[in-house]
Amino acid sequence: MFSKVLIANRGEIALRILRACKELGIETVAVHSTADAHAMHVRLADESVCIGPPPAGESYLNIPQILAACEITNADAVHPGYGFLSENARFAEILEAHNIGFIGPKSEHIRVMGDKIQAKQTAESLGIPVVPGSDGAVRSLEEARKVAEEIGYPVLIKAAAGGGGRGMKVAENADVLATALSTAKSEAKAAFGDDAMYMEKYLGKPRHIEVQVFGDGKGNAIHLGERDCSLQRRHQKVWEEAPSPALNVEAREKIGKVCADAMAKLGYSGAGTIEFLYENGEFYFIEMNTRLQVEHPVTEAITGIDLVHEQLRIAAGGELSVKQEDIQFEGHAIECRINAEDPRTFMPSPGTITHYHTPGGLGVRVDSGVYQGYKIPPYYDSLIGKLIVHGRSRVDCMMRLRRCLDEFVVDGVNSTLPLFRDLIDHQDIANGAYDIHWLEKYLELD
Ligand code: MV4
Repeated sequence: MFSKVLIANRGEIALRILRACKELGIETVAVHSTADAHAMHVRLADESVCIGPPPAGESYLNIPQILAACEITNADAVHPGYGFLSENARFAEILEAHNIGFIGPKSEHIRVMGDKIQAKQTAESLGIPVVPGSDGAVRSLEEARKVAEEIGYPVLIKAAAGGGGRGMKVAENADVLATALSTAKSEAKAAFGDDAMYMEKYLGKPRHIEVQVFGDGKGNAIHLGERDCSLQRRHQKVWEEAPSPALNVEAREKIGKVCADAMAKLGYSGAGTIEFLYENGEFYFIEMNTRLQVEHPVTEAITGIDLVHEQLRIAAGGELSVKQEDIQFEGHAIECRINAEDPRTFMPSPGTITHYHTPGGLGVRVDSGVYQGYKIPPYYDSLIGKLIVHGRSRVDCMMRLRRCLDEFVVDGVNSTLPLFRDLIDHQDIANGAYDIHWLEKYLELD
């Protein structure tokens, strides 16, 4: 096992990783920007290193500074968390070249999944179902027309370098295809410096369901079930739950096995998430994330498996601690992302938290990096914390969540808590009857 891990992140995820390291007897190094000198991850780590000024580009994304911090603290591995350098293949390679462990997948797999065309081709070759569409890139309008005629309108034009919703354009019919393609191309060129595009059948009312996988890098892999992340606004997830209200045991086992077998074949190492659109009982691969995700705690709640422990074991050359047949899914878990934002407009609301009280009790977890008196800086994402509630059934989970939302106090800044207090009483939410557009439609209604 590693003896000292540097955590190249901040906020709640830095604390989450720190806790796992402490439990495994691993020493921890926090890095921070000057804006985060008073952050909780700095206080709780064994050592800390200031790596630069507030802008992430000069601190949390600053590879030379992070390498220097590894060197002066003698850290033998880096955990990147999510965001920042977590899906930067070059960073993983640089660490390897310096004989420092990267707590994540092989750099080749990060790179392949970062290119959405290659990711889709790889997924398809591994037996994962994909959305009907172009075979690789579309190189001309003529080619785009041919593909669209084959798969039928509406079609969606996507950027190879995109992901997370950026660089996409819907074409409802043949008349608007040329405009959609050229707009999408120039937006992609401006945003990513890469205008390679591909095309898919546009799915109108899908759910967003993702499968958690783990590989040991030696040809063994497992799945830990799915999460339903359909409740989102502008590609920011708001509420995630496991299991998905839309799946039964057979559907879960079937897609889970497809994903685990694919990862075994690939020789994938560490944690991964395979994202699908789910419509009319069918799964369609869209992307794969090669990192630990924000919403991983709902999977931990229903499986009892600590995903960061697993990541650390595997990155250190160990084996998965569980076999597929030993994994059982128990009850239901929901995560609410409590952001420092207006609960209707989602305008960021940085500032000082004057009062802070978190709920507790059986089946309740709050992952947060803040405390009463903490000043949320304006430079980073606006996540205050995540409320994760577990119950024996979805109904029990919802009742417990309602109670927790009543207990939770965040004063001094706007928070999204009032949104969740509204959502929990909505009939569609109670029924699990929502798709990826539900929340945006709901928010438009007033
Ligand atoms: C789609 C789609 C409909 N049809 N692909 C958006 C982000 C990127 N990960 C893929 N996305 C979508 N791809 C086809 N063929 C609709 C979306 C989409 C979406 C997907 C997941 C979660 C939220 C979303 C919100 C809008 C659009």
